[in-house]
Amino acid sequence: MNEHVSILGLGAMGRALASALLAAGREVTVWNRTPGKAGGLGAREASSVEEAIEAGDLTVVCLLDDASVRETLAPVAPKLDGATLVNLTSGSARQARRLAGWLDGHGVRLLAGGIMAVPPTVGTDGAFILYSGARDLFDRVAPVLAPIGRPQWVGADPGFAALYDMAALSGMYGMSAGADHAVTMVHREGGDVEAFKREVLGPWMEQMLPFMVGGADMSESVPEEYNPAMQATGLENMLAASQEAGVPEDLAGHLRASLWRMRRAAA
Ligand code: FVH
Repeated sequence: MNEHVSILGLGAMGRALASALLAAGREVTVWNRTPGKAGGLGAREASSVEEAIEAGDLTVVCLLDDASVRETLAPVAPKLDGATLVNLTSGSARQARRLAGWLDGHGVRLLAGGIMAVPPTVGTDGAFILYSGARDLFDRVAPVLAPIGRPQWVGADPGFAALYDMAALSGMYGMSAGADHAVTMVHREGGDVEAFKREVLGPWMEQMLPFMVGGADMSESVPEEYNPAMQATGLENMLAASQEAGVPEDLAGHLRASLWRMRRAAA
């Protein structure tokens, strides 16, 4: 599979994608808004977006967000007739549908994507990439991009890859919020956080994971073995213990506050 892949965006993820493709023998051209970030990769660095897109049989876009994708593509869009783009930038389903419609108006075929990996796991067995858009386009692109992660088509609607990506993130942040909240409770009450994580929280979450995923459904029906009265009381108990430890009971709010604290500290 000798297709030439161009990549727009050399953040942590763009660099990981480029490395995995290069390791698999693909020819890779890269472009980044701030030049000079291709050092050590072994890819050819293009000096403009247009030059990068022209160099590739297909172009992977992996930028910060939808606004940065629009900002990057808008000046060159009228010259992109016939190009194939794969957008692996995170965003919402609506943003993905609008982007596909806008690019279609310029004669560009877009496959929308969502990366189910973090930079160190790109190209490993567990990594997979969600794609949505025309099936024939997926069939063409999938073998070329397989080295970054197992390709998984989730439908013709260009919004679906983003929808599933964001919904999966909701599951991840939910677990992350719970874990962060749990550790804060133990810390506030003077417990041994490391031992708690190793001996209690990790094994407990692993044991519960299949039930959390399998039990998540939209119906109001109650499985036979499930005792909603006990579960409702159990949740109230946990919230009361959280208040007792002085930890806000809004799990997502607690995680949000700690992420923003970290972001300010890192700035
Ligand atoms: N890293 C991760 O763990 C996650 C895993 C799942 C998927 N996400 C999404 O991947 C997109 C890129 O993420 P990233 O980790 O590469 O992000 P950064 O390292 O922050 O790099 C951002 C790149 O975007 C460029 N950029 C930002 N704003 C603009 C703009 N207005 N115009 C053009 N380019 C822009 C930035 O360029 P520069 O700052 O170096 O000039 C970086 O190349 C993202 O959607 C994640 O949600 C990653």
